[in-house]
Amino acid sequence: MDIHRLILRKISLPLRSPFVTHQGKLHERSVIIIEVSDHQGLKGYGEVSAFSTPFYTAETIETAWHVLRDIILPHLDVQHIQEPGDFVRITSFIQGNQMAKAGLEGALWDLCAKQSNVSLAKLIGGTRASVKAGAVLSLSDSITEDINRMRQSGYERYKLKVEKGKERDKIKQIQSVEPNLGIMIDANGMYREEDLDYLIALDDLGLLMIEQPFEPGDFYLHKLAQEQMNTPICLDESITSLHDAKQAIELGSCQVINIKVCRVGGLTAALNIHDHCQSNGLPVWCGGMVETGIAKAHNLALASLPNFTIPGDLSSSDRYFYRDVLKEPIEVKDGQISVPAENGIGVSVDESYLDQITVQSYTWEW
Ligand code: OSB
Ligand code: MG
Repeated sequence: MDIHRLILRKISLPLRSPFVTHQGKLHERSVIIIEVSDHQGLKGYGEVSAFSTPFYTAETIETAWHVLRDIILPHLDVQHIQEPGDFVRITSFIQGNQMAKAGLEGALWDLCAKQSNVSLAKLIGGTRASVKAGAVLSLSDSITEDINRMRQSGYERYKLKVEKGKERDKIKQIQSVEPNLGIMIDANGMYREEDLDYLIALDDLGLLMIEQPFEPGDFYLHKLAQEQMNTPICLDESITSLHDAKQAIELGSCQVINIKVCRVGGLTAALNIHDHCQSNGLPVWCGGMVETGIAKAHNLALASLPNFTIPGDLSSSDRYFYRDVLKEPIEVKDGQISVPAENGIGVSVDESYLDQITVQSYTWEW
């Protein structure tokens, strides 16, 4: 691949309303945007979706910045990158740090697709022209007003962040008004071993699935719960690699996997997990990270693959932000989002707005 320059940008976007979970509150969204350009001036974009604090995974924006600037960039010999998969091999000496790696690999995938004159979706074998949208309601959202508003755009699936002990009331409240809505909950690992029977008793609610009930490393507890429940368990934080996915499936720890490119270390790993789940009869869906349109565009390409049969955390730009970093925001129409068909991630980045919201930048040239 022709690779000439790389720019890291820390940006910060205000949120329309705080994103609240049992783990804390997010008032603004800071991420790292990575731009890789070639000698022709083609530009590929990736996003490092780590948070400012390590509540979701161990990485933060600062750790990712350090790993990218001080470890990956000085080590990266671009002569040895013929395709994005080569980057995965070259950086395999670095343990963990999936989000830092995924952001840079994402920028390479976008650039690679642009250099090959195809959309990223097409390059990776996507088969859908549009994907089903899904809404996430944090603890600060009103389940009546917000669901009502989102129903106008046709969102099909509603994922609720919940507090222990209050799940049943919240779900019953929605079901009493909207009996046919597809509802699931995301526990972000809040249940403990002693909550096993309590969790199993939630089976009668008829949820689409329960996401990440127990802590990430515990494949055994998830297996114990799954074998006693009809409600599918979906793993999020637990799956950081293809190996994790293989173990979870072998043990029977889940029936569904949420794939996030950032959590598994990049698109190459995400594709491998997708394929492995498909061969083993497990459906997958695309997770979200309250991301900008750059990560959303990557997600849309991924979600266009055949085994993404369940609506993911795929929402419009205006779900969380007043203004996205794209010239044309991502929109949900009749419950669907179009998969961009232009080259690469297929969206135009609003570079002057990006400059305005950049709080720190770093440039590297080869
Ligand atoms: O667990 O899926 C999660 C947001 C931040 C951190 C973790 C998670 C989430 C979401 C997705 O639930 C929100 C979205 O992008 O719509
Ligand atoms: Mg989750």
